[in-house]
Amino acid sequence: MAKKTTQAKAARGKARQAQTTEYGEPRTTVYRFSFGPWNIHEGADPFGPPVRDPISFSRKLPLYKELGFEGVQFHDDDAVPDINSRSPQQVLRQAQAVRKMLDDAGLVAEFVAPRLWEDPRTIDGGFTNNDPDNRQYAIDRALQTIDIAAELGTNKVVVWLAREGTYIRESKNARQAHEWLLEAINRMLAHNPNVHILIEPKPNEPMDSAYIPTIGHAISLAYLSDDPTRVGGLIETAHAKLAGLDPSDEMAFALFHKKLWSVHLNDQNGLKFDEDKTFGAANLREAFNQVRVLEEAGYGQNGEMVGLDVKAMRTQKEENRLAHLANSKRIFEIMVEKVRTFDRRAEAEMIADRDYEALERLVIEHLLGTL
Ligand code: GLO
Ligand code: MG
Repeated sequence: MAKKTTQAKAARGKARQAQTTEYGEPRTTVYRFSFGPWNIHEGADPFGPPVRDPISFSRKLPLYKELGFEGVQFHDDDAVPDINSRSPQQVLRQAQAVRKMLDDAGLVAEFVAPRLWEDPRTIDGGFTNNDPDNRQYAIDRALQTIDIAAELGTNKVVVWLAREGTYIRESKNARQAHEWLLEAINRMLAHNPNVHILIEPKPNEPMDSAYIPTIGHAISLAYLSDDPTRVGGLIETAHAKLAGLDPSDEMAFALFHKKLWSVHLNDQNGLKFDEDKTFGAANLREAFNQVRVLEEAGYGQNGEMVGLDVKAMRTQKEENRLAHLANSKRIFEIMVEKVRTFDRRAEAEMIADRDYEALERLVIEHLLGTL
C-alpha cells in the first residue's frame, strides 16, 4: 500500500513537472506550423532529371490543412508569378487574390521574401551588386515585397541574402558591401513603419562565401539599423550547421536578444550541399536541443510559427512527396513531449554534482525511451 502511494505521488510529481517549465511556469505553447510552396518540390539534382512533376500553387494550398499546417511562407513571386512583367497595380491585385485564397482555405501568410537570386540582374548579388542599376532593382523588388506582404496580411519580410557574397573574394569590396546591406535594410524600414525584417543567415551556397553568415552577423546589422526593434532573424538548422555551429546555441543567442522571429527547422548531414532534410533525421539530439531552447524561451507565444524548410529526398517517388513535411512536424511534436517530460530534478542533481557522464546518459536514454 505504502509503495503504491509513493508511486502515485511520484506519478503526480512527474505530471506536474511535465506541465511546468524549469522555472515553474506552465507550459502552454500550442505550436503553429508553416512551410513554403517550394517545400513541395520537383526533386532534381545538378546531374539528373526531375523525379516529380511540379504542381501549381492552387493545388498545393489545400494540402496545408490536410497536413496540419496553418502558415504559408511566400517568395514574392510565389504569390505573384511573372512579377517583373506586371505593373505595380497588377502586382497588388494578384496579392489580394492570393489573400482571398488564403482566407478561403483558413490559412495565414507567415512572411514574404523577395527572391533576389533568380533574376539575371541579381546573378552577382542584389544589394551588394557592383552595378548601381542592379542594386536599385534589388531595393525596388524588396520594397515591393513589403507591399505584397501587407496585402497578404503579414508584416514579416524575410531576407535570405542568397547571392550577397562572392565566388572570388577580390570581386567585391566586402566593407562597402556591408554598408550597402545596411542601406537596403534602412530603405525597407522607411518604406513601411510596420514592416519587420527577418534576416536569414547562411554561410555559403549558392555563393562560395556569403556575407552575414551567422545570426550574430545579422543581429549586429540589426542594431546598426535605423530601427533595431524591427530587424531580427530567422534561423535555419542546416544553415547553422553549414557554418559549423550548433543550431540550438544560435537560436539561444537570438532568443536572448529577443530577435528570433521565425525558424526553418530541418536537418543537415555534415558539410555537404544544403540538404533540407526532415527535422531530426540526421541528429536527434540536436533536434531535441533546438526544441528545448525554443520551448524554454516561450517561442511561439507571440505568434511565431514553427517553419519547416524541408525538401523531399531527391529520388523520392511522386506518391510520397509530402511525407517529409508530415514527418518533420511529427518529430517536432515528439521532441516537445521529450522536452516536457525530461527529468529536470535528476538533471539539476547531476549538474550540481558535475556528473556529466550521468547527464549524458540521462539525455540519451530519455531520447531512446529506455528509462
Ligand atoms: C535556402 C533557403 C531558402 C529560404 C527561402 C526564404 O537555402 O533556406 O529556402 O529559406 O528562400 O527566403
Ligand atoms: Mg530557409
